[in-house]
Amino acid sequence: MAKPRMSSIDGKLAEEFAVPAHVEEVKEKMAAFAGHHVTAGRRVVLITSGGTKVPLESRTVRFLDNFSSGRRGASSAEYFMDSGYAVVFLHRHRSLYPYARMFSNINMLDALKFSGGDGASGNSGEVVVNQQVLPDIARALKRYQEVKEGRLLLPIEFSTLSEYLHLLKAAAQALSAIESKAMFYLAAAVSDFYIPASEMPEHKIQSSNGPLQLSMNMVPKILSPLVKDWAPQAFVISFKLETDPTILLDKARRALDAYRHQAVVANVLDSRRGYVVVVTPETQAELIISDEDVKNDVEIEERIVSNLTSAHNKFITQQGG
Ligand code: 9Z3
Repeated sequence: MAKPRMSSIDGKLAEEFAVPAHVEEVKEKMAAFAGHHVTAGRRVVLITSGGTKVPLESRTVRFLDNFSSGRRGASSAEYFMDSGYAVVFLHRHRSLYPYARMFSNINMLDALKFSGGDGASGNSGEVVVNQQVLPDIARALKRYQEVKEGRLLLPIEFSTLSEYLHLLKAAAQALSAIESKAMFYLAAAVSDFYIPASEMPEHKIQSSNGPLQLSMNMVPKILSPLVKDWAPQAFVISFKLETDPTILLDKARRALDAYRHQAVVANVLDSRRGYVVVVTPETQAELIISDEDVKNDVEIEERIVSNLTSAHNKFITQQGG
């Protein structure tokens, strides 16, 4: 068997980013999950979701974070499962989660009502759900249970940038066996900057030393080995986020040119819930959510997923899969 190619990024990952202890175990789980679902006739999507934490000290008191809520990843996971995909959900610890995301702003104690008994053991009374406080809970719970029974969702958590990088590499290698039936949907907002372990102070940075100046390294462009070495037959989608709309499409095209993957979903921070452009080497599709759509609870992720699952179908056919 040919040995997998080793890129310079592999070396950097091993040297400068702490390897999570459970990475091999998670990799085996992901490979078994992908194999099982492809045998059952499904496709598998790996979704990354949420922001990353970049520590400033090795015994971490402080870290650099970003805005991402994980809503894009969590809602997309639901639409992928509705479209017949099994989902590996590589998400930031405590970011939004499929189905539960709809209730994330609700205090659970306001949604439950206690009646009878005094709450003491042996006389614990009854707890009833107030469905007015949790609109749509019955539908969400039913779908969540179906998904659980069908084992369609494999949740994997990360917190730090190092965990994200190593787990994404493991996922790519695990899913490479299912070739073109794997999709990578890289919606996580990943830090571009980090402090290498060798340059990080061990203990809490002291404010008594005066103002803090940080110098950070560039995070390796992980998309490059993912597309070239780790999962070369997969269907790969990256996301491009900007705050300046005038540079967005140019940046998306440059990413496609550089990494040679299948599509970039381009979005601007403030309008990301209502407008994205799906850019491929040959096409450019604007997806828009109108006021009417908002009234009808239509979400942009439904359109993104519909666009990409069709493109994935064509891709699989072209690859002879
Ligand atoms: C995205 O652009 C996602 O759409 C969002 C979703 C993070 C904006 P939320 O989690 O937001 O629903 O609150 N993700 C990718 C962002 C990113 O960091 N991309 C990198 C870049 O633009 C390259 S992969 O340079």
